[in-house]
Amino acid sequence: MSLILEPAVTFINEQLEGKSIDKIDRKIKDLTDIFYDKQAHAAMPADTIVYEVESYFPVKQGTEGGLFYGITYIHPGTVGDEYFMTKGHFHKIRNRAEFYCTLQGEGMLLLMDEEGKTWAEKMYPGSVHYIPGHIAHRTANTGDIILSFSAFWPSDAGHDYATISEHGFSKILVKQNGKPVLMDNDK
Ligand code: PAN
Ligand code: ZN
Repeated sequence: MSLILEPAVTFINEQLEGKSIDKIDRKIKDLTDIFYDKQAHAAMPADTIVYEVESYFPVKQGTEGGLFYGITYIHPGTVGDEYFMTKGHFHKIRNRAEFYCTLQGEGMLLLMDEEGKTWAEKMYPGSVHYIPGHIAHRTANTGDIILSFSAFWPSDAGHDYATISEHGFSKILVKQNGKPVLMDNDK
């Protein structure tokens, strides 16, 4: 066996580097469906970055039996009184699960089952979250610095964004008196 001294991918200075790393960002203009306050959304600079994702895809998307690794960085901020958050999704293959591990900052992991019941788990450095299959997931930054977390999911899971962009989660996370509160989504 040869001795491998350089890993294919490193995570140094809060950055994933190496082969097969994919980097994306989601700006205000890419997130037209998710925030409830459409007026506040329209008034914000379109190029404001809400979150970034760096992912390591060691195998092809859709490969059964493989794993993907990604780090999400959600910037601090709100649209109206709703915290900056990810689009959120079910996995396309519904029974595929996922782990999230918080690296820095504070936030909430919103979870929703297929009957539309929503709940949330607090995220803080060191918190580990198991997201079972059949559960939609979205993260929101409730702090003043970047919220970052690593994620591990099956390479055939896929992402179903359409269901969430059409119906949303049944609850929204808003800032009230400086604190996160989960409220019913009137839509
Ligand atoms: C994560 C998410 C990431 C961004 O890696 O993809 O946090 O959120 P959206 O995909 O909802 O925009 C994950 O859950 N992968 O399956
Ligand atoms: Zn996922």
